[in-house]
Amino acid sequence: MLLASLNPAAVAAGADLADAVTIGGTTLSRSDLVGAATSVAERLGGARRVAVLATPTPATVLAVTGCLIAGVPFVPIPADVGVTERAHMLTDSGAQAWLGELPDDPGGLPHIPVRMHARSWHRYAEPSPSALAYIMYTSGTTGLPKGVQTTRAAVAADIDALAEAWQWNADDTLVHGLPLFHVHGLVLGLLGSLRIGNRFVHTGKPTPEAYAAAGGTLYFGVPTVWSRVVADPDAARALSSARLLVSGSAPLPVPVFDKLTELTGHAPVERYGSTESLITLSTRVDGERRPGWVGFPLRGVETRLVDDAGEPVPHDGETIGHLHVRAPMLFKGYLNRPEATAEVLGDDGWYRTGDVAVIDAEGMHRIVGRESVDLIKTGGFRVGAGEIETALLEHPGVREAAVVGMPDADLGQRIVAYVVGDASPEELIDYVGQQLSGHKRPREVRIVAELPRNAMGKVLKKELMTCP
Ligand code: MLC
Ligand code: AMP
Repeated sequence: MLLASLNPAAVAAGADLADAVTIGGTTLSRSDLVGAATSVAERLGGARRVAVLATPTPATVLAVTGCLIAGVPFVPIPADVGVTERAHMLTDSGAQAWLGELPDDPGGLPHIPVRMHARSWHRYAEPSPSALAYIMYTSGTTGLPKGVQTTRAAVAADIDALAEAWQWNADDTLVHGLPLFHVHGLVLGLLGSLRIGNRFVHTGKPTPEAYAAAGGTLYFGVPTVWSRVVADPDAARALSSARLLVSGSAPLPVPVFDKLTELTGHAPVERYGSTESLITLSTRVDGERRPGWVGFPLRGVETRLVDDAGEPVPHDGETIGHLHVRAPMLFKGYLNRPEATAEVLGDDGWYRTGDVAVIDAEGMHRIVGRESVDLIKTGGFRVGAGEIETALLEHPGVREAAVVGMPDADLGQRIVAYVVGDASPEELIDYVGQQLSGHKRPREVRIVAELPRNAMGKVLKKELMTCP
């Protein structure tokens, strides 16, 4: 059973009174969750696919849980999604209704509300492990986001492998304040907790104070969260009573790793993965946690490192290669995009991650960076430069646009747009926010007379990235 802790028999046997999920100031017991989410499942009827506006609220938790009970794949939609991105996700996914929270503009889709106080004790047969759990949209270097199709078996395999590496268990209280429309917050944080049976606390905005006050044993954060925690030493020290601090979604800077270790007494565990592969590499509770390194393959995961010609590169801790992974937690391809799928997922099951890495003689992995400058990681969010450029070019005041990720001490990278045109930077930042999600807004727009281009007319992004 995917959500093993929601087994109705176990709930009936007395686990019902335990707090399961605290979110948006509300706590749901395991019995609340099973009863209300099963009632959601009943109201889903024969839906084939539904959209869930993934705000950090009890309604979202019940919507997602209800879908997993009923076996209806859901499409998590960013809480602050803009019009272009939303229209694409709804059309491409074929979602038939909004379940739970409703956006300002529902785009013509019907609404299935989540009733917090409804209860059903109907017992559903467990859907097939090979059935899709969800379709999650993620950015590529160009074009609109692609729908990553992930099975229930992949989710279960990933959570179980992480539980083994981190000794994650039902006595844990897992705390985070990350969005519920990505793998980190939703799949690991929420679904992980519902599988393992630990208490889950969502802090709202992941501030150092909120993390310090939450009293968790296991904390998840993106590097931006950890770098803000170490900038608040009192809050950081309050985490010394935790069991494990976990960082992922982007590289954890070594000085943040060191400072966190000094202030909390815990060397953070770092793990690596993606929307397509889920988490595949991690350091372990009972192993070395080396700053700047993301550890070993999780149970069931194979990795290989190849050069441009596809030949293996030595595992000497220095030679850089393209990282490929093969694992039971991999996705089943991009929805409606066979060519895009074939570019990254071979018939032999190997996924080309788009990351470059090194592996040392013991098998420890270090992620060196991305192959493409057009995939930006900002605050742990993956953003395609091409998607923002396309949005900008739709503004009447923009003639040319080039978007880059500039190094940023807080966000890892910050989105900077170079624009040839006559609109104001503020106007363009707002415009992108209306079309796409909030985290895709450029932090800065620089109006320039022309973009640097090579003889073929291609914009020289590396040159832009070195501009002060
Ligand atoms: C942001 N703001 C802007 C802006 N960008 N205002 C104008 N123009 C812009 N371009 C506003 C915000 O709305 C906010 O306002 C304020 O500025 C501060 O924004 P911020 O600096 O972005 O901080 P914050 O909102 O606190 O966000 C930081 C963060 C966030 C770390 C909380 O980036 C985050 O949640 N990241 C998690 C991403 C994640 O979960 N990734 C996982 C992907 S899965 P106001 O009014 O709201 O304060 C994956 C797989 C794996 O990668 O391996 O895990
Ligand atoms: P996403 O699809 O949003 O999950 O983004 C996946 C990408 O995030 C990966 O391909 C990496 O580039 C990056 N990433 C995730 N975890 C780490 C990590 N621990 N260190 C470095 N990069 C990471």
